[in-house]
Amino acid sequence: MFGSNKDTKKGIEDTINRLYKAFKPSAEKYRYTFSLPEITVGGLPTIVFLGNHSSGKSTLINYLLGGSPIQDTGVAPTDDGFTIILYGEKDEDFYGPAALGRLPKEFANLNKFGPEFLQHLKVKYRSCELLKKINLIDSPGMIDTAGEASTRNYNFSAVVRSFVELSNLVFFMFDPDKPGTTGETVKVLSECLFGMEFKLRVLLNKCDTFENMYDFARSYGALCWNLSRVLKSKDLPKIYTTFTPNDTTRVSTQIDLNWFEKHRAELLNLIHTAEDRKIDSVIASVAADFTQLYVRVFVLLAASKKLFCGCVKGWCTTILTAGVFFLLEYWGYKSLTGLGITGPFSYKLFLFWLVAVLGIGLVFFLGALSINVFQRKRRAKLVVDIDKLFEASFAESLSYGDRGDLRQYWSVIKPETISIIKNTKRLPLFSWGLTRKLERVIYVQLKEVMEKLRRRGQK
Ligand SMILES: Nc1nc2c(ncn2[C@@H]2O[C@H](COP(=O)(O)OP(=O)(O)OP(=O)(O)O)[C@@H](O)[C@H]2O)c(=O)[nH]1
Ligand SMILES: [Mg+2]
Repeated sequence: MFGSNKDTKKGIEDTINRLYKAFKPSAEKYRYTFSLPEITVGGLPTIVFLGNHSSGKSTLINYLLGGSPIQDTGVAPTDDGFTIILYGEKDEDFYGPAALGRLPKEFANLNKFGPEFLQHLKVKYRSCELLKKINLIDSPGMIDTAGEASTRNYNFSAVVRSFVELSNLVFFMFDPDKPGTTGETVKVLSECLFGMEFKLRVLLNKCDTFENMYDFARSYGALCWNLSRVLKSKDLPKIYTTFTPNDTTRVSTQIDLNWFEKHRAELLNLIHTAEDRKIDSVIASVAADFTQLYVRVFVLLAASKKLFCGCVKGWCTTILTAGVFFLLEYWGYKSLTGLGITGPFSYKLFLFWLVAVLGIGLVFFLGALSINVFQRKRRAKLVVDIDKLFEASFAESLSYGDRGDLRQYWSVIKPETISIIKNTKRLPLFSWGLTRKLERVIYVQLKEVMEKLRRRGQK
């Protein structure tokens, strides 16, 4: 199917874009918006820098880009938004909605985070050599208390998740002062990286500030301890202990820096070879996208079945009541008049039919009214018990314990799913084989693509 390396990429791009196109109508039916409606495997790889405030993200980016002060740095929280740094012959900066218009098409979905987020988005074009090979994303420093974290006026976790999906490498930076992973950092580590852990590289930065080895060991230990509490993976990710050198680093340091420099060299190598990981990360993002649609379909089908059963029960009761009413009326009419309803026309027969039609009409009217009220109550209850519905829909997969990630995918799509259940009058009732087709994409087709790449050693 694939020839050269370039053909491989093109082949994968075409295959995946075809899948997106094929599933678009189904996604629309379930009101799901694909995060990557179109992939460009051939585009530049992207690296996102996340971490506590003042952990040295912007300083490292400036260093990578040749030392020019592209990003502001400082001890207090400096960046309050995301900056996407791309290659451009001319140095140019764009802010807000204008910035979005200047981005490659794979970033188009950032639009969905609303105007509040766009106020915190910058795009910078710079003519640095490295940017010809990769795009860099600087992020606002995470604040270590949940209280302050909540002051952001856009959905920070969702935005971070989106950048993680868009990126090929995620550098999560800590500094010796704050190796603790609390507040916003915990939230991001535990909520935004699921399924993408393989992109994560943890950096314990500013290692030049340690006074001695004991100091270093304490910070390193604290970081490992905190990471182990929040990361879902069984193994601890590799921690790069590094620092960004400046003119005075060697003069003021009190600890041997050689090992840290070795780690920095490894990091640089990782950055320069980010291109090789692009396909991996694109496929992981595509799998995440399809899994979210899969979960959405399952939960909405379960919800619509419950609503449908409620509706059927309501109408059965109404029809039964109307039948009983008719029989009772007929029994009364017959015992009073001794006449049958098929006899010659009489005013008694006319009265009988008039009462029957009015009575049955009233029963249906009251039935429809109460069905409406009960359905509304049922919808409200579904929303309250939505997690139970999800757990019941995936009981088998979750009980094996190997699909814990489904819960995290669910947490991403839950708010939108709730609003769909609340506001959509008619939810789709039958999947018409959609769940099976999605399973095939997630568990067979995407795995086959990965397997092919692995065999060819072209990842
Ligand atoms: N000693 C030392 N200082 C560093 C290092 N990296 C950054 N700094 C300093 O740490 C401070 C914070 O650096 P920034 O690059 O602004 O940190 P940031 O993570 O971008 O911070 P926010 O934008 O607030 O999230 C600055 O004063 C830098 O000079 C390092 O490796 N060693
Ligand atoms: Mg910064």
